[in-house]
Amino acid sequence: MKDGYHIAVAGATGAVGNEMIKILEEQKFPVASLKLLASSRSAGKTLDFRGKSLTVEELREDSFEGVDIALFSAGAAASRQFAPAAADSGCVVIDNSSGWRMDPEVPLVVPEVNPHAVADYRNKGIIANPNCSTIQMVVVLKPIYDAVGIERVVVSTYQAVSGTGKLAMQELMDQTRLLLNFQEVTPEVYPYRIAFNCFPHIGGFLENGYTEEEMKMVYETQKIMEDPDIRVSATTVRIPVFYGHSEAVNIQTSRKLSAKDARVLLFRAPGVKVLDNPDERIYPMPLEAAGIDDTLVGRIREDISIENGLDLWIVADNIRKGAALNTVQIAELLAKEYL
Ligand code: 25A
Ligand code: L14
Repeated sequence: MKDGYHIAVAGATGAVGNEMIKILEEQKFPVASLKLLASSRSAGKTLDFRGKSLTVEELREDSFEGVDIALFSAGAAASRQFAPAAADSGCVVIDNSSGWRMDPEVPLVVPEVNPHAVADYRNKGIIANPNCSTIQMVVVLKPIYDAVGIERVVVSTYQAVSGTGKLAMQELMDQTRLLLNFQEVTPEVYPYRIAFNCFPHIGGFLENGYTEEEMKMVYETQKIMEDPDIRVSATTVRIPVFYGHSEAVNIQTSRKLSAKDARVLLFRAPGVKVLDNPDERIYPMPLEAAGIDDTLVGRIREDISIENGLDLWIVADNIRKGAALNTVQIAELLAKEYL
């Protein structure tokens, strides 16, 4: 680990980019310099970092001279376009978009689950950060998988609007205010009204009837767990919550695991906090998960309908562990072990 790294954030003005800057500020990560990049729309804006005001520059292929690590969260199109040039300039890209996740040469990393995969940054100079819904699920599944094996996962998500970005958060706020004042609303970011509603539609619909978000959970889980045989079926749902995705997860394990033993395993799991005491009405909720680093799990119980089944309720801050925090944790691992 060096004393300081030259860092760039591409997509600095977005919901995730903002959080990356905040986390770099909070953590002890040694930042020698910080460069903020976004589209031409935001060039010239200023953002604060450690008491200094930094000017946002337009993201270009030649933006990365002298940069050691580039954190990207500018969407898949921008990542596909600019990450290779950034890597060619000699920096390592850690990309939060879906642009590179399924490239077999690009490692897809959750530090608590497959830290060793970081070494494959050497292939293309790019490391991918998984989808938010996948990250919080695999952090909890991993210790169970290692103990008793997992055959199949059935998951339903309840996803916050912050995942879509700042415009979606504004839309939920505006619609709520208008509706409470008996005024009409016109959906813009989402296909339907999101205030006081929910819809089972995140990402586009695919041939097989699933959505893109649902299939990301399938393919990314298999890649991160390094097990193409885990069967996963997902239903992803948008709900009118600002921060924090929730997931009802049903798993079928290879060998029997009691709820009590699962709780013990999860108590010891890195990055996981067990909140599971129904008698005291203790279970995870997005309100508690927002702004914290741990993935919360509760409602841990044995499935009464199958032999080796467990039900879990998993909640995490989608912008932190689901995106910005996981990206910075990958950067820390990379710096510590490889740069
Ligand atoms: O991988 P995918 O599926 O393509 O999608 C990934 C995107 O999903 C968001 C995140 O968007 C990411 O870009 N996301 C949320 N949670 C995520 C998660 N867990 C997640 N992605 C992965 N995992 P975001 O809103 O956080 O950030 C977008 C940033 O990218 C910048 N950007 C976009 N295109 C760019 C680009 N930068 C460089 N080159 C490009 N071609 C974008 O900057 C933002 O920083 P910006 O300058 O374009 O926008 C700044 C502000 O402008 C407003 N705005 C956005 N779109 C429009 C707009 N205003 C007018 N018209 C528009 N069309 C917004 O308020 C924005 O904040
Ligand atoms: O693939 O709209 O990382 O909540 C994460 C946020 C996809 C969209 C990804 C959302 C994106 C998702």
